[in-house]
Amino acid sequence: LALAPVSAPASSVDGFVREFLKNLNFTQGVPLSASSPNDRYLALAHTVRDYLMARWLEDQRGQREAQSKGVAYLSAEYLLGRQLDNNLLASRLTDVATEALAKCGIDIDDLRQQEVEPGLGNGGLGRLAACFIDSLATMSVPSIGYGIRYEYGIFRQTFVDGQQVEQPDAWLSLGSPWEFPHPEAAQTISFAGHTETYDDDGVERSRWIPAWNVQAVPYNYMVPGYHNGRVNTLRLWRSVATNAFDLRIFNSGDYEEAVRAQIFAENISKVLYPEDSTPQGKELRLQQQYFFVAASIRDFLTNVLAEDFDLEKLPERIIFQLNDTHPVIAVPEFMRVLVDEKKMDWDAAWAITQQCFAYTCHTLLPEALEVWSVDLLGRLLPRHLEIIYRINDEFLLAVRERFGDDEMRIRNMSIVSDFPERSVRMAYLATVAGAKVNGVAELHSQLLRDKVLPDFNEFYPGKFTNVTNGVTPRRFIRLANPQLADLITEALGAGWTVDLERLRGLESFAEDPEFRARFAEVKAANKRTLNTVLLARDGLSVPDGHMLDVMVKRLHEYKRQMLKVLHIVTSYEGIISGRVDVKDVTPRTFIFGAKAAPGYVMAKRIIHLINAVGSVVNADPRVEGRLNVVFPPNYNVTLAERVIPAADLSEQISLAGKEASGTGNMKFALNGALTIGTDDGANVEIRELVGDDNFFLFGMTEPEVEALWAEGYRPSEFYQKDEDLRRAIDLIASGAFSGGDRTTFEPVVSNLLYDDRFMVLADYASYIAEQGKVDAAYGDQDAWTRSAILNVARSGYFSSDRSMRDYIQRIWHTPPAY
Ligand code: 26W
Repeated sequence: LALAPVSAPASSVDGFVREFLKNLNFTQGVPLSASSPNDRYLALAHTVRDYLMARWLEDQRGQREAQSKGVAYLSAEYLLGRQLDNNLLASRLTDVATEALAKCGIDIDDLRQQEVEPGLGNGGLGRLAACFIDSLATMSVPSIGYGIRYEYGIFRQTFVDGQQVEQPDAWLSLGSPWEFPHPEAAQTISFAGHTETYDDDGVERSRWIPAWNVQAVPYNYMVPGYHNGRVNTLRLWRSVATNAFDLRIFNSGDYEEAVRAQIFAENISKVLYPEDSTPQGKELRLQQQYFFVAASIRDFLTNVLAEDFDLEKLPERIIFQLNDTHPVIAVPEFMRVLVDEKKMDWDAAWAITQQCFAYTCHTLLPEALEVWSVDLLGRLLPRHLEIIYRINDEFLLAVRERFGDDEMRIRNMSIVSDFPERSVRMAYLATVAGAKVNGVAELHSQLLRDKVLPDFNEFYPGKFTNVTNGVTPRRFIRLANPQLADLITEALGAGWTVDLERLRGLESFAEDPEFRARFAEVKAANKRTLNTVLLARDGLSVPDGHMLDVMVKRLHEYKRQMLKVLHIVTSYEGIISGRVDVKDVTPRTFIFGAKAAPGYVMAKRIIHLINAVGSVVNADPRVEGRLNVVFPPNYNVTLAERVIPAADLSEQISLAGKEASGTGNMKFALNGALTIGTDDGANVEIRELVGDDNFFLFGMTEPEVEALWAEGYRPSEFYQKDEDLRRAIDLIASGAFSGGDRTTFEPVVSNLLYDDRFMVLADYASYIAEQGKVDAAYGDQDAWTRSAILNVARSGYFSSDRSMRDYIQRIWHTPPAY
């Protein structure tokens, strides 16, 4: 019996009722009559788990036995969103579960609301990782996701007097039904200490004598494929103390010291760093990074490969995909294991390493490229620093051979930089070690090659490539927009969910008035749903008949929420000055969602300003309710799933050349919002696909941005020249949104006038003019709906399934299915 595979419970309504009640009684330990909503949610989650279990066990065995090449996705972040609905959808259990619970007198929707989403990521990069593992499972690609099980995910945002206040996100506190801890499979991960050389039978070798260690405990999560019976694994590591009660310390009577050691160890996986794009160089962050990649590599070598595996063949079995620079310390760790532990010759180990890693860059901001000081690396990972030095020495030797003693070039390409302090450039290390380096949209990859790493591109022809990001249609259409999904299925049949290019078939429906009417009705229904959700969640409302103009993303100056604010203030100023008749204003609700990094002062000021503008504009009777600013706190995946399907207008207004890709932009287009956007990131590809007529383009292009910088950018000149701009900025400066106080937003204003690194003022006129075209276009609702349908029909390219196919073809070369 122990050897027999488990089998799934019966997929009938009665079968589900039985399993649910069993879990309520035996897992939660309560009868139905005395159960709390949380008990019921947990019992439901356990029931869904039980249905997936047989497949999961089978797939783990299958992947191990197939011995085919697989992908290990290494990511410090996974922004998963709620699991219940996704897992019901994947396993075709939604209807059965709904009926079964109804039989027990329970509305399944009430239980959905119980789930606290695991917010183990900051923004785009973390959500992308979650979309990718969904697609890998759906496409049966042999793969595993590795990351960190943070006890506290991204902070919960609240507003106090319009200002952001951060609260800890205790997402585990009510239970965590989706995870499977395996303390017995813990690994020891070491830190600090020193290195030494020793004589190993006539061969001089190095070894690392660490000073302290922690245990890495794996927590496994199911990643079910959509309707294909596959269940992949996401393995997140938690740190715990090696010996909760170190006997030596205990015997010496220092109980407190023993407890302190435990707390110290548990710190490593305690909290997600909420910085998005500005690395702080904190020691704990480097500990986190090393902790999870060292555990993951060891896990792969010991638990996936056979004991007698010939390590020379590693490139035939594994590719580690590095999600940005956060996991790049895996490279010297892999070398250390091969050379020091497996006693492989350096050159052979390096040749293998260069085939087993690939690197994805997610940024263009120079300040976002991670750099670790040599001082810190030497203290925390002394052997790894030695290995990095040797990699760099040999790399620079090869550069000299190729380009001669061009010292300037050598200094520019060195992995170890000397300025402003001696430090290791992780992006360079990843580029040297990686078989491939990719950007995340066409424009981004091109700028990466030509502007950020041009010397490397010259040195390694063919190493640089592009894979344009994508999003999963399961979560972002099927779950988020069920009515649209049904309408599409009615028109095209069911296959589109796993073959998103089929959405093309909707093009002809865009010409059908009846289809347009039904599409418009879905949008209207989604707006009503959003209104209900926001009312219950935050007491906010979205008036009927308004255009929904949405900007949701991390708060960052380069994304230019300020440009949006200036647009709102301009519209408002026009009304209150009497220059614009309020009756001529298109009713619009502006929805914002944005968290600022807790230490990012300017970003927090902008949040404050948005809330301040909202309070004044929303309350001013002269506006007659035609402008409405709504800023629900704590934007997260769960809220995104409500906001995006209701949106009419998607704001993608970063300064050209700054947004690597964007993925929200894709979700909006797929849900029938029209984009107003710059020529940046994946906007470029969206516009190419949906067509100029169905996209509102404005602003400078990247070369124009470069040219303006070169000639000398003086934002105050734009302020002087443009009357509307001057009025808007003056209104903010006058204290109109701060109870007459001119100091509150003075730093925001002077930043715009005298610095404006992201050229908000330079793009203002073009943005306002394009918003005028938006208003005009919205006036013809039927034409707008036609454009919206064409956006959906032509955005199938942005499925993360397509991204996975591109990774497989251009980078991984893994078999398409197992
Ligand atoms: C603290 C260091 C740090 C540095 C960079 C933390 C996080 C980052 C990320 C690279 C920020 C990020 O999420 N980048 C976004 O990645 C998305 C997925 O590729 C892109 O769509 C976004 O354009 C990019 O900003």
